[in-house]
Amino acid sequence: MLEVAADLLVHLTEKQHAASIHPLGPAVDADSNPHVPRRSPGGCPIDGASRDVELHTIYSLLVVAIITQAEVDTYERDGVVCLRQVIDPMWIESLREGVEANVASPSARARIWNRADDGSTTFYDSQAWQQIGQYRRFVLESPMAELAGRVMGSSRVNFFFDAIFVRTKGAQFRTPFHQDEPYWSVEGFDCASSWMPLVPVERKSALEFVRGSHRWDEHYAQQNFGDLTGDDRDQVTFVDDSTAVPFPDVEGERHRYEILSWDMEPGDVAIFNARMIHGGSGNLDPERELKVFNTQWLGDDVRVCIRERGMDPDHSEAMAERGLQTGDRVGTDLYPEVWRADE
Ligand SMILES: O=C(O)CCC(=O)C(=O)O
Repeated sequence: MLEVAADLLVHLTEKQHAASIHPLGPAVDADSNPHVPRRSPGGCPIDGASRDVELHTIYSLLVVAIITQAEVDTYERDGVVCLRQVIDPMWIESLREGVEANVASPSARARIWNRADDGSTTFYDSQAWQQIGQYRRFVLESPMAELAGRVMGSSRVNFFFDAIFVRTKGAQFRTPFHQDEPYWSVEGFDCASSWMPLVPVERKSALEFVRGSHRWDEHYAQQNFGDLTGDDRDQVTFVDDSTAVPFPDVEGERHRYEILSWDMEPGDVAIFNARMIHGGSGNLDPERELKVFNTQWLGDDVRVCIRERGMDPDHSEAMAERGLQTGDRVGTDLYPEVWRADE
């Protein structure tokens, strides 16, 4: 544990030095920046010696305090920012255990997106945080909510849902390019997703983002992801909408777009705006697998938006049960407020 803390301090010192000479701006001054929270992001979820608990808490505090203005600006401008080594290895280890339990016992929402002839599969589950303790603790107690809030510049953050993507060794399946917000039962600019690999991933196998597409005005027709499984329960039909234009062929015309992706290690997180065009991943070498734990976070301007059709995952029933209607601020036990900046 001490080794981990020492490594972190070296990493953060280097990062702070780089930020202070970064052309886009200096490191955030915790006393003057309104987005720097004044409270601890949460305790340690795993039983252990109090010294370890303190070190984990210090780790989280240091990481959150060192998010630079340049990183906030990058998210604002590009729609995505890759934060390096911001999640403690303890959380990664715990989530890996959670994924193992989840794959062994999937929720009713789980799907196999792809089953290739070579036997490789791409497993997906969502909203499993209610069954899997390791997911729940990460959602409620890790610094992730605070990181999302800080990067979005929101004053408070509610959790929306988790999504798990597990590709077995050599899986080639790539997620088609799409935007997230049009499928969701909420609407707002301040929706952020975190794509967090639990194993090392090469750039060619990581999620890809079309730079700046979160600010494009076009209203694109989205894909029915149910086509991928063929299963009746997965089908999503979009409302006939004459204002929707065909979705751009990013994969077929890659040269026309500025596509961002990174080699990533466990502990790195790509935080992206839910209006971003993104897709890819997969394309794995035969000995490589990929496990990703993804969380979605809702900031200041987000409101419930029950769409006529096309919601995936469809939260309309759960929202109705909790009395949430279009236009309401998201809340309740299912979408808890996890972080709030001090007034
Ligand atoms: O990892 C993937 O394959 C897809 C991820 C994705 O589309 C998302 O996180 O919204």
